[in-house]
Amino acid sequence: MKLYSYYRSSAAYRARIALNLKGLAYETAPVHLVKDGGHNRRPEFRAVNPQMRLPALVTSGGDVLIQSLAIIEYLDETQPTPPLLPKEPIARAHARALADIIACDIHPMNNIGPLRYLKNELHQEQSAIDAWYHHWVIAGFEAYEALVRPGPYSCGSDVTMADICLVPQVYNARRLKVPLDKFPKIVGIDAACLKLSAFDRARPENQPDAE
Ligand SMILES: N[C@@H](CCC(=O)N[C@@H](CS)C(=O)NCC(=O)O)C(=O)O
Repeated sequence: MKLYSYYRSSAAYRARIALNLKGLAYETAPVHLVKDGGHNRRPEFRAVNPQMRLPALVTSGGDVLIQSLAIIEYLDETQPTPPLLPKEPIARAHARALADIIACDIHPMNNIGPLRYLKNELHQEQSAIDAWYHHWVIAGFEAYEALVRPGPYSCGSDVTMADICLVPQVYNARRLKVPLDKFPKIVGIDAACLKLSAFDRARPENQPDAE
């Protein structure tokens, strides 16, 4: 399989964790999201993913999958062990809800494309953009912190899709200097996850395109 990725992309980071948890080998195809206004906007990547976003996964059968949650669910369906969602329906819905807080409610507000739009098209000051970023991470993390179950992971004793979404968001929050002292459960879950090799190998600094 081939994963179009950028070391700092949190959505690609999710896909990397899921591939590692499933024990699936893949080749990394780096796409620089910053240089020259973003290599993701080049025609050759647009031909892979018309949405021009990362990640994109080329399966062993040659299909191109996009959207990290769809990729993670595909991996879970085709390679059921270890499961990335609990079996019991209420617990499954809870894990998906936590993942959605990150992937649907926090991440879209602070993704590189929308932040660039605030700066370049709406001419916002960097300080206003930083305040926007911090606001949405903190609002989402407050909800997440209140909803997690006793650990070590977000939904208890097993890693789920929620953790796969949380760890990259915490990396991003730290990089953008969001204070995390109000979120001891989140910080603890992040530390527990990063002790696992699948998470550690997926870290931005461990990627072939890391700078
Ligand atoms: N909902 C998508 C988000 C994908 C996404 O926005 N990825 C970012 C990197 S984390 C990206 O490629 N951004 C490029 C841009 O916004 O132009 C997913 O979960 O895969």
